[in-house]
Amino acid sequence: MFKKILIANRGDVALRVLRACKEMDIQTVIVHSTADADSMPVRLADESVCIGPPAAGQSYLNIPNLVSAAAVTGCDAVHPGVGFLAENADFASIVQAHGLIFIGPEPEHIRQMGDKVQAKITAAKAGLPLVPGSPGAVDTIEEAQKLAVDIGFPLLVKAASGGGGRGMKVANSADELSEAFYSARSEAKAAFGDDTVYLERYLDNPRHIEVQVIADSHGNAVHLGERECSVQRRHQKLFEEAPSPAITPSQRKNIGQIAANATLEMGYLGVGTMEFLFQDDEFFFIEMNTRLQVEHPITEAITGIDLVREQICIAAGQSLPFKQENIQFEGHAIECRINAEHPETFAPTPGIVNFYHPSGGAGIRVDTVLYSGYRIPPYYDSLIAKLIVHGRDRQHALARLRLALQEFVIEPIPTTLELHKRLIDEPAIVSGDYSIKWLEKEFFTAGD
Ligand code: MV4
Repeated sequence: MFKKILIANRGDVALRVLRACKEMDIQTVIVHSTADADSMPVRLADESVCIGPPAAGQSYLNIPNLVSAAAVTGCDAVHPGVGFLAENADFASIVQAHGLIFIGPEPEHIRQMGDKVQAKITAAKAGLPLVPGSPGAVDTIEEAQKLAVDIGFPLLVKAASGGGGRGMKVANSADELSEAFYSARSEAKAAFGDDTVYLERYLDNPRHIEVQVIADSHGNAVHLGERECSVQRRHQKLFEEAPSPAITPSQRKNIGQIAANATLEMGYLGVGTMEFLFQDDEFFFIEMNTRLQVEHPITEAITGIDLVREQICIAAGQSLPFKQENIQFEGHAIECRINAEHPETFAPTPGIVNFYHPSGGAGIRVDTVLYSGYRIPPYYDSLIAKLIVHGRDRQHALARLRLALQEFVIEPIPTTLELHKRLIDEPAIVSGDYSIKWLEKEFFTAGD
């Protein structure tokens, strides 16, 4: 097992990784920007190294500084956390080139899944069901027009380097195709420096359901069920639940087995998430995330598995301590993302938290670096806490969530807590009958 791990991240995920290390008796080195010098993970880690000024480009994304920090402190492994360099294949490969273990998949898998065209080709070979579309990249409008005849309208032109919906355009008919094609290309070029695009049939009202997979280096791959992530605004998830209220146990078993087999087929290592669109009782693979995800705690709640601990064990060469038949799903879990954002305008609200009081009691987990007096820096993303509740079933989880939201105090900063309090009384949330369009199209436009 590793002696010392460098945690190349900040905020709640840095604390999450730190806790797993402490539990496993592994020494920790936390890196931090000057803006995070007095953060909770810095205080709790065995050692800390300042890696630069507040701007992430000069600190948390500064590969030479991160690798130097690992070298001077004598670390044997690096955990990238969530975000920043977690899905940067060059970082993974540079870490390895310095004789350190990257706690994550192999760089080639990160690179492959970062290219959505390549990801779909790999996924198809591994037996995952795809959205009908072009077999690969589409280079010319003539080629797009030919392919569109078979795909049908409406269709989507998507950027190969895309993510977060950028470089994605709908064409409702043949005469909208050229406009969609060229505008997707130029948006992709501007955003990612890569104008490669591909085509897909447009699913008009899907759910976003993702399957957690985990694989070791000894030929074992297991799925840990799905997470329902349809409640989102501008590609930012706000509320996630496991299991999905939309699928049956046999659909779960089916898509889970397909995902686990694909993981094995790909030779993938570590934790990963296969993202699907789910419409009319059918799953369509769209992308794979090659990292731990923000919403991993809801999977931990229903499976009892510590995903960060397993990541570390896998990277250290150990075999998974469970097989598929040992995985039991217990009850229902929900995560609310608490962001330092205005609950109506979503403008960031950095500043000092004068008073902080988290929810507690049975079935409640709060992952956060907040404390009374903490200053939320303006330089990073606005997630400041994750509230995770677990109950014996969905209704019980919602009941616990309702009281947990009432107990939670973060003053005087406006946060998405207020939004969540309104959300949980919505008929669509209570019934579980919502799609990726619900929050933006129904909730935010209904009267207020
Ligand atoms: C789609 C789609 C409908 N049809 N693909 C958005 C970003 C991304 N990574 C994939 N996305 C979508 N792909 C087809 N063929 C609708 C979306 C989409 C979406 C997907 C997941 C979660 C939220 C979303 C919000 C808007 C659009």
